[in-house]
Amino acid sequence: MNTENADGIRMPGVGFAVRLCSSVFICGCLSLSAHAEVTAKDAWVRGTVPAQKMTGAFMTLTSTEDAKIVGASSPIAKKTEIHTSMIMNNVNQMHSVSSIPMKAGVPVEMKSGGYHVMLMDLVKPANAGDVVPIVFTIEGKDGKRTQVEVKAQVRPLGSR
Ligand SMILES: [Cu+2]
Repeated sequence: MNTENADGIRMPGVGFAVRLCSSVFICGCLSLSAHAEVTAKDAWVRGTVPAQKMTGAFMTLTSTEDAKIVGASSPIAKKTEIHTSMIMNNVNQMHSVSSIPMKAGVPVEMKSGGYHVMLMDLVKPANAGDVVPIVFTIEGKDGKRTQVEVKAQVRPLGSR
C-alpha cells in the first residue's frame, strides 16, 4: 500500500490537517456575533536602548463579555508573557501569570506595578514613535479563543 506522496508526507495526515483548518475557520465565523469584543485604550510600549532584550507594554483593555486574556504575542519579541508585579520583602517583583480575568464592561489596567505585557528576547529595539503590534488571545466563557490585535506606540525610555 502506498499512502505517501512525492514529498513523503502520508496522505491521511494531510487530510486531517485540512479538516482541522476548516473547523477552525467555521469557529472563526461563529465568533463574530457570539463572542467577547475586546478594545484597547492608551496602548504603549516602553522604549529600549540598543542592548536591551526586554521591555513592557501597557494599556487598558475592556471586554464586552466576561472573558480572560490567556496569551499575547508580538513580532518584535521571540517570547511574550503576561506578567503581574507585586511588592515582596520591599522589592518589586514580577512573574508570569497564565491568564487575566476580565469582567464584562470593566476595564483591566495593564500598568507599571500591575499587570503588563512582557516583550522578551526582542528581535529589534523599540524606538520612540514606533508602532508595535501586540496580538492577545482572549478566551470567552464558552472556552472559545479569539485574537485581538492592538497597536501600541513606543514611548521614550523612562516613561511610566
Ligand atoms: Cu514583566
